[in-house]
Amino acid sequence: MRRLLTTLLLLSLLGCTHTKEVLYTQHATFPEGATHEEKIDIAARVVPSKKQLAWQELELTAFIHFGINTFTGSEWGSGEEDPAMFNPTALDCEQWVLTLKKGGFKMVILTAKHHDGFCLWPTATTKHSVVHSPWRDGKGDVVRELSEACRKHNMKFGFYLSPWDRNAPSYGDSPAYNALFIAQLTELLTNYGRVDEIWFDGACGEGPNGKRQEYDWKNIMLTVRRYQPDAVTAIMGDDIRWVGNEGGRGRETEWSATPYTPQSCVGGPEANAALDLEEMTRDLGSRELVARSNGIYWYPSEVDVSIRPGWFYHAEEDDKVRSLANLVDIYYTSVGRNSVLLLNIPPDQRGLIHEIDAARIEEFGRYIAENFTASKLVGKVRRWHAEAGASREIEVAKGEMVNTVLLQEDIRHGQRVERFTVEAYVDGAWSVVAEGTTIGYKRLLRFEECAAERLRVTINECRATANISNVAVYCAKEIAE
Ligand code: FUL
Repeated sequence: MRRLLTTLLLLSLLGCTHTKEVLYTQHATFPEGATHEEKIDIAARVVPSKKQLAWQELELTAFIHFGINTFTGSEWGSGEEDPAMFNPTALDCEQWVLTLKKGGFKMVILTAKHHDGFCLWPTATTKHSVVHSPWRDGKGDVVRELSEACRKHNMKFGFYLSPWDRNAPSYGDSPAYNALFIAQLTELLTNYGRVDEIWFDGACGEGPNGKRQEYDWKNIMLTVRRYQPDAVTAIMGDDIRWVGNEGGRGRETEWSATPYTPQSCVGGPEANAALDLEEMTRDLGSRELVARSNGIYWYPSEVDVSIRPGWFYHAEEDDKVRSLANLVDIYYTSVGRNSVLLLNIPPDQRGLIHEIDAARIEEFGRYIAENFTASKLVGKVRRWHAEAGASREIEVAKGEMVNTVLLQEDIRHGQRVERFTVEAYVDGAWSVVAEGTTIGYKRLLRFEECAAERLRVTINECRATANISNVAVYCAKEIAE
């Protein structure tokens, strides 16, 4: 009997120490009267949904801006273009997908409709589409060709559908245009198999009647969830946040757990105005901001940037394709700053990714694979539950030079690190080589190349116990311009 009681007591004690942590998927509202500490504790326990996590792990995604602008030289078409102008001579979506695969990209997002309203698929909703172009005798469908090429080559597929439409006569007549927009969305969501990301741009203008269009976000989101529940929605969508610039830069302090409310949520614009928050706001997650707010969203950032000055292809920009060094810098400031990179590579008038861009993308893919795959640490840090102030020392393989450190948090348990330091032991002395604030899914920091024998990582400050899932160190090659 005594033995049984002792066993029961032991089991209950063990049970206490293993109580499951309370986590909040994608959103948590603070209870009335929550203290600052309670708010921070909840903020540390907001976690991504399954599809947000899968999206974050893609790291590299590609944008394809292609449409009537490709043939007019414009960036924002007026909507008055003649569909007959759309006539790619050698369109080949497999060439796009195979090129992007060489670059390491895991998803392609196509501008199915840009602001000019021209539809790249044979929609029943308007005459302003590929049906009235000479391309493939009006029987072509770019969305079909790309989605099939993606399926064939194991690439994820998404589309950009511009809410702003400068061609639709009903634009500005809110209910009528919303019905048209939802009909277009439904066609794209139901006729092309699995869709992984849907990109709703934030641009909004006046219609021909001089009225500003009010989008029906509630029904737009319901439509997506009804037909493609596993797709993430970006920008005006509520799964993925625009980083706030088009220059390839995530914040040095980039919180995925943020008081910023997606604009399409009911009350979102008002909640953000009350906190004085916009997508461009520098601080989207500090303790001070969390203390002033009413709740937290898991709303991670996506860095969209073009490989050329424009979003669409213009032959006169052929000599302005970003250099490898510049693309690698962008990799550090996007993927390396807790964001997903969405790099735009616009096909030309043939309907092909231009040779210059294709060569650059391949070089980029090779550089990333060669420089950020094999860590020079002896052993691995897989699970480190770090309290504030905790340090770990890790040995570097003998004789190796190093210049880049990688840190990752297991975001399935939330984003928690607020400050960290990395030191290197060289010639008998420790010195700080990198320090920062947030880590999140992934953080990469460069430092001056050195022959470190060991590294010491310290988690100086965190919200609840930090869950470090990876530490690695590399020697990224210098790139000759
Ligand atoms: C912007 C658009 O206005 C640009 O043309 C481009 O599509 C970019 C990705 O989003 O808001």
